[in-house]
Amino acid sequence: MTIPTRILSLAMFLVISAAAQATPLMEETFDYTVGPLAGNNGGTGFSDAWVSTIPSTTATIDITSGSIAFSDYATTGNKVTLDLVTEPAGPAVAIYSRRTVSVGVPSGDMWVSYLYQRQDAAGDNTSRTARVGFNDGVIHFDTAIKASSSQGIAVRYEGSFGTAAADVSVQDGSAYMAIVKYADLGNIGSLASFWVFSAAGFDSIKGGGIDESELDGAAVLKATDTVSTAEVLTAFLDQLSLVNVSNTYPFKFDIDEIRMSTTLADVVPVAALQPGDANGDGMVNLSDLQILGDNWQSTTATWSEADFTGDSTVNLADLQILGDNWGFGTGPDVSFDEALAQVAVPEPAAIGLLGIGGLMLLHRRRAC
Ligand SMILES: [Ca+2]
Ligand SMILES: [Ca+2]
Ligand SMILES: [Ca+2]
Repeated sequence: MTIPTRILSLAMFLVISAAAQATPLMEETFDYTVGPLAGNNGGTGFSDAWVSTIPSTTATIDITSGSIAFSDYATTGNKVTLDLVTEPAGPAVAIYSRRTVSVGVPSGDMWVSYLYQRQDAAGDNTSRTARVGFNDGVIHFDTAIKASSSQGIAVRYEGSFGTAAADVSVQDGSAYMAIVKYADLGNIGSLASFWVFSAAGFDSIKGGGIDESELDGAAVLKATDTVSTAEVLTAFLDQLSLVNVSNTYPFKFDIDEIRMSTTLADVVPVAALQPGDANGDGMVNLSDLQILGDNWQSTTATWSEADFTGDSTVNLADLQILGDNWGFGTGPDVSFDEALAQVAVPEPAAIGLLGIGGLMLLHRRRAC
């Protein structure tokens, strides 16, 4: 059997293509000095500075030190913390910050991403809601982490919030990534999808770039809503707003790395992984081969399950890529043929598929 160079070339092309990124239309990384958020005017896609509305003597909306840490997701500068410190029980209080978005409603789809992390002691989540959305006074594109009267998340695509997904609390103090797709803008009946990811879920799909088809399986929660009451008008994308609304206290959370654009790759930029590096640790070694062996001939695999070609299948083409990159990062701890002998891959049937010629060729390449 000869090396499937045609397949290998295609695989390399796909990996490189998936990692390609463009600049998002709107980006706010909170690369500001620690202190009040209001008055800061950086980022991309805005026409004025942040303005805060804080009808409380104790609440704060401040830039705080460091970005939200979320696996190895690339971050810049600091983050913003919305802190409803201590208030008497009573009607809900909202604190919020807004700034004008200077880019119009994109045609087609609009994608949004941001990082979220609750900071005060978790526990009771009653009536504590964090919201990130776009509005022109009335919010039309909106996301809520912990929707009213239930844990979880909800998304609003014009009109009111759709049904919340609520079987997992994302206010447990861990960092989460929110990804939203407002599909097919300008048409009644269009769908908004809102996914929230843990770092582990993100890690499971980030390799080689994230494909939309991978989102459902990796998210800890997903909520949806449809446009039902009005078309999406240009004026609806006017201001980016961050809201902390609660009638129980304290409630303190961080928001960071907000992006809006027309593609998923624009709003969730991920560094390309080395081909063959299934577990994303920067090395191609026995651990990756073990993962490949564990998932051999799977037809539903992601990058983290050793599908390096993006066809969801773990087969000879993926083994070839792993072999070609063997030892990347630290140099080979064992030779590739020793590794093949240690790991239960390929199974006897797979060795037959690989063929003695192919196996010898892989070994010879590694021996160089
Ligand atoms: Ca940041
Ligand atoms: Ca690895
Ligand atoms: Ca594959």
